Amino acid sequence: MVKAVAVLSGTEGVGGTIYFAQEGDGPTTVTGSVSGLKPGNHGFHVHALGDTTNGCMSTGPHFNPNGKEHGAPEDENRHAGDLGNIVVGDDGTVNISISDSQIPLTGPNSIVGRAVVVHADPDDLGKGGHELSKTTGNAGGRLACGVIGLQG
Ligand SMILES: [Cu+2]
Ligand SMILES: [Zn+2]
Repeated sequence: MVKAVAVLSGTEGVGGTIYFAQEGDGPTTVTGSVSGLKPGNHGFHVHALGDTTNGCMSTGPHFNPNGKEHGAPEDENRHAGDLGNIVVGDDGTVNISISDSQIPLTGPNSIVGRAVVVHADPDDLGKGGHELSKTTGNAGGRLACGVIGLQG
């Protein structure tokens, strides 16, 4: 079992901790919680870079090792980093439970050392017809992010 963790920070009042675990070549499970968000859908992605020198802006684009377009997690044509939306309740908190096969913790496409990002707006999953739909899902600003690091 390989485990990793990311501590989210960014916009004041928004925070959380995201845990990743992968058994062998199986899917990676993503768990944890984020608080301080407005209720509703917020885009949730793995971005390519673990660089937070300029806050979440320097984490680069969505992690996309296969040169695909932005999409939904269940789409064949999606960025590896496309984890869809997290759904925040009326208390501003979301508990995350995702299983995904395109975000391994080992090997050439490992997400370790990259960043997980929570956005201000819903991810349209590539289907919104906006000029940004096929690259970012038009998910708006980057509210909080954290570098994914291996966990003992
Ligand atoms: Cu993003
Ligand atoms: Zn994407």
